[in-house]
Formats: sequence, C-alpha cells, structure tokens
Amino acid sequence: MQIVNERYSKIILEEKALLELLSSEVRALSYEGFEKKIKAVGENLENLFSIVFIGEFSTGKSSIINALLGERILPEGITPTTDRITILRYGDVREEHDENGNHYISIPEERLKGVFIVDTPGTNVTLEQHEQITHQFIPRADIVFFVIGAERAVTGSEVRLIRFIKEDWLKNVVFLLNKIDIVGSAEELKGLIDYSAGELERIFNIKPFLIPVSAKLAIQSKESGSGVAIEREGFQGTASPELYSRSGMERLEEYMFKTLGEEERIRMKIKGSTELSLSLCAETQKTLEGHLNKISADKERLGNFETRLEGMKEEVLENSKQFTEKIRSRLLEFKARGIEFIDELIRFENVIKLIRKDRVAREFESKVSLQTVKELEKDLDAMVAWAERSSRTLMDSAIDFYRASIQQEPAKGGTGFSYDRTRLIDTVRSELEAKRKQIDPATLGGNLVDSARGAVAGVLGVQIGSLAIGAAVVSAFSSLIVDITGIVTAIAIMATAFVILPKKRRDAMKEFGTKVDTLIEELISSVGSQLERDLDTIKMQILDSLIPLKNFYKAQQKKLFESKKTIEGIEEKFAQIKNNL
Ligand SMILES: Nc1nc2c(ncn2[C@@H]2O[C@H](COP(=O)(O)OP(=O)(O)O)[C@@H](O)[C@H]2O)c(=O)[nH]1
Ligand SMILES: [Mg+2]
Repeated sequence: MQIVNERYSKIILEEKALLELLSSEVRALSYEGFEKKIKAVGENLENLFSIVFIGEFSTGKSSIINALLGERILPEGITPTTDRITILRYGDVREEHDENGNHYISIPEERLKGVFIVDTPGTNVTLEQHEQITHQFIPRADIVFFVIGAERAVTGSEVRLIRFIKEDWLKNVVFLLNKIDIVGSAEELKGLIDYSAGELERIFNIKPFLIPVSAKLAIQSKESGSGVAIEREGFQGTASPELYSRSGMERLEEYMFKTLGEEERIRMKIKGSTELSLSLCAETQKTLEGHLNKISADKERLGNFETRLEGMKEEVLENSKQFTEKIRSRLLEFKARGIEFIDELIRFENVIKLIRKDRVAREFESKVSLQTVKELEKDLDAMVAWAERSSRTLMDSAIDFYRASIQQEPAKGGTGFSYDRTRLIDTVRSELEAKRKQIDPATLGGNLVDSARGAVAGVLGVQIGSLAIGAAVVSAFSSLIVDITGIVTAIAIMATAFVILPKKRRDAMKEFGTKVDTLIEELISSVGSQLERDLDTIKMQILDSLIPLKNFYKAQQKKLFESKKTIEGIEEKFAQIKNNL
C-alpha cells in the first residue's frame, strides 16, 4: 500500500501544480467562474474521500446512512426546515459540533477511516441550503449517492440536479432506489427497478448504476434482537438474515466499504479531478477560441469600415460635382453673355462709346456680370454648407461604427476581454465625438472660400483680400473688359478703324472666353482639391482613432495564442495521467 500511496501522492502533487498553472492562465484572462472551479478541484485532491448523499427531502438519505452504520445516528423524518447538512467522519471518540453552519459528527467506526459521509437535507428545501449543497458539497464530492424514493417517479427538479452533478461536475453517481419495501410482490419490484433504470438511461443516455434498497428493512434487521450474527466486510453484528437480504443493503455496503477500498478511492478521486480538469481545459480553450473569433470578426469589421470610409470620401467628392458643375454652368452662361456683349460692343457705330471706359465697365457689370456673380456667391455658400455636413457625416459614420461594435458584443462583468474591448472602443468613440465637435465650420468653409479666392486671384490677377468672391470677379472682369475692349480706343480715331475692328472684336472675344474658361478650370480644381484635403484630414483623424483598437487586438491575439499553447501543454499532461491511472 505504501508504494501505491507514494505513486498517487506524486500524481496528486503533479495535478496540483498543473491546476495552479491552469489557474494562473485563467486568472490572466479573468474568467472568474473557471477560477473557482479549478480551485475546488485542487482543494478536493487533498480532502478525504467524500461520499455525498443527495436527493429530495424525505427520500430516505438519513435513514440509509443510519442503516449502513447500524445505528440511528442521524435524525429521520424531521421537517425540512430543521434538517441540516451533516458530515460524518471517523473519530476516536464520539463527538458532535457545529462549524460554519454545518453539523459534524465523529464516530469511532473503523469503516469511516479515510472518508467523509455527507448527509444533505432535500435539495428542494431552502434556497440557502440548496446553494450550499450545489456550490460547496457537490463540487467537492468524489462520489454522489443520489437517493430516489420508490413511491414516485423521478421529478424534473431531480433531473436538473442530476444533470448538474453529472454534466457540470462530471461526478460519479450511484442511484439508490430507496423504500423498495413498499412494493408488494417480487415482480412488481422488478418492474419498478427496470422502469427506474430505463427512465434514467433514457434521460442521461448511459446505463445507470442503480442499487435498490430499503433503509427501513435494513435497520430493522440490524436492530432486531432475534437476529443472527452476520460477519462480512460490510457489517459486523447481528441481523435478521431474511430482512437484511430483502433490504438490498448488502450490495450497497459491499460497494461502499469494499469496492471503494483505499486504493480505489484514491484512484477514483484522481480520476475524477483529472476528468474535471480536462473538461475545464477544454472549456477554457473554447472560451479562448471564442475570443479569438471575436477578434477576427472585429478586425474584419475594422477593415470593412476602412474600405467604407474611403468609399464614403470618394462619394462625397463625387457629390461635390453637383456644386462645381453648377458653378461651371453659371460661368459658361457668363462667358456666353460676355462674348455677346463684346460682339455687340466692338462695332464701328460704338466707337464713341468705346472711348468712355467707365461707361463700358458699368454696362458690362449690369448686363453681364452682376447677376452671375450673385448666383456664384450663393452656389459657393451652398457648397460650403454641404461640405461641413459631409465632414460631420464622415465622423458620424465612424462614431456609429463604434457604437454598433459595442452593441453587438456588450461587456459582461467588470473584467476580462469583453470588458477591456468595450471600454477601449468607448474611449476611442468619445475622443472622436470630441473631435467631431471641434470640426470648425468657419475653418472648413474658410478653406474652401480661400481656395476659390486663390483661383480667382491667380487667374484674374486681382488682389482680393477679404473681398467677397463675387465682388472680386465683378471688379476683375470689369477692368479686363476695359482692357480688352480699350485697345480699340486708340485706333477708334483712325480712319482705318473699321478695317481693324473685326479682328480686334474676334481677339477680344477669344481673350475673354479663354479667361473665363481658365477661371472655370482653376476654380473647380482648386475648390475640389481643397475639399479633398479637408476630407483627408478628417479621414486621418478617424483612421488614427482606430490605431489603439488595432494595437489592442494585436496584443490580445498574441496573448490568447500563448494561452492556448500553454493550456494545450497542460491538457496533454492531464491526458497522460488519465491514461496511466
Ligand atoms: N417505507 C420506508 N420508509 C422509509 C424508508 N427509508 C426512510 N423512510 C421514511 O421516510 C421518511 C424520510 O426519511 P429520512 O431518512 O428522514 O429522509 P431524508 O429527508 O432523505 O433524510 C421517514 O419517515 C423514514 O422513516 C424505507 O426504506 N422504507
Ligand atoms: Mg435527512
């Protein structure tokens, strides 16, 4: 036994170290639920073998334990509210006390050496006790004896509880079908056993280990003075053999105190914790993978958003054409009117008028430019207002993107990946919102107007200063018209004027036309490129805001991959232990 113990002690130490490692991985990822589970597994490795009796109230848990021990140590048939969790263990002398709300009884019973027997009240009793059983005793059980009463079928709440024990905690479960004495005949009993086993198999998909017993007959047989001495591993003393055999208790005692011998108990304990650890590893891996998938999805969304952002910018630029084309057609009308004006002006009969430069200028102003420039001014104003709105829309789309990202995956709890992600996105979003507020309409509009001014000044060679564009255009063209038509003044007095006039007229029309065309091209291209520069600035701000998120994903991904590898290593070691058990 010593060698066996040494071997198992080594395994227990190894498991504890592995659990420690697993725990630190899980802690870094802040999955509180897992951490608690891992802790419970580790602690249980050091505890005595723990046999926990579970079942609904009055199914006969206490009676069975009493029957096993051959003595009514636990109160039977008491009310649910006065029942309490009782832990039975070996002690050199009999002793009872309360600790942490639980009742402890030590008895000098050899068979209890190395084990705890936990008697629980019905799990359908008080919520508080139910919690304690499910959170404290089931996790630390090495085997669960689930007691069902023969008088009724398995209930839905029993099924849920068994699922929790078997599936959440992977515990070994032995079903005790108690009170078989109430069944009349042997056939009826067989029918009941088959039915109960069949139901359990149907629900849980595995053949249940089911022992039919009657605590009542067992204790009666042991207590009856007329009994004969029975000496087996399970029981030493006197009992009425007929009652004892009908009670089915022999099989239970045999299993509990013989099959579950010292080595088997250790093996079962280690096997249980190994299996649970493996399932915890798998669960952790699943969570890690879930996070990695989330990151991939987030990164993809981010990429899509960047593409969409570029698309939106292009769209805004494309839409700006409705404004620039309007400006173009305004100026083309202006050009047509101007050419017509020159055509009519530079004629022999107008020679005298042509000498009056100021008159020509005034006439040009009123007939040709005034209306156009007023409208041009309005067009520019409309474009500026629209550009501001568009810039905000770009920002808003980014803010909406962040909002949607959070809504899609709200953070649970105060720590962990989801929380960090949400917090970061939230910070980035609010920074962007602040930047959105800072978009200065005056600056944006100013930029566009300035670029338009620059174009006018460049093409027409006027000093604009803070002059309105329209006024600048009017004054520039007025002097231009004076210049290009004024040449005629000098020759007007010449007799040959009528010969020269047609060419001068053509030249003047051409010069005017070219000037207007150049103005159109310059104006449109400088306003357009200014708009693009402004949009690029906003785009850059948005792209910059994505950088912390990208870095976060990169760091998280690295961390998660590392964790996955570490846990794979831990899993491998647990699997080795399991195979060698
Ligand atoms: N007929 C019959 N009654 C039993 C048997 N075992 C327990 N009882 C009765 O069922 C009631 C509840 O028993 P108890 O052990 O206190 O149930 P617990 O609440 O599960 O601990 C008591 O009145 C017992 O006398 C049994 O094998 N046969
Ligand atoms: Mg009880």
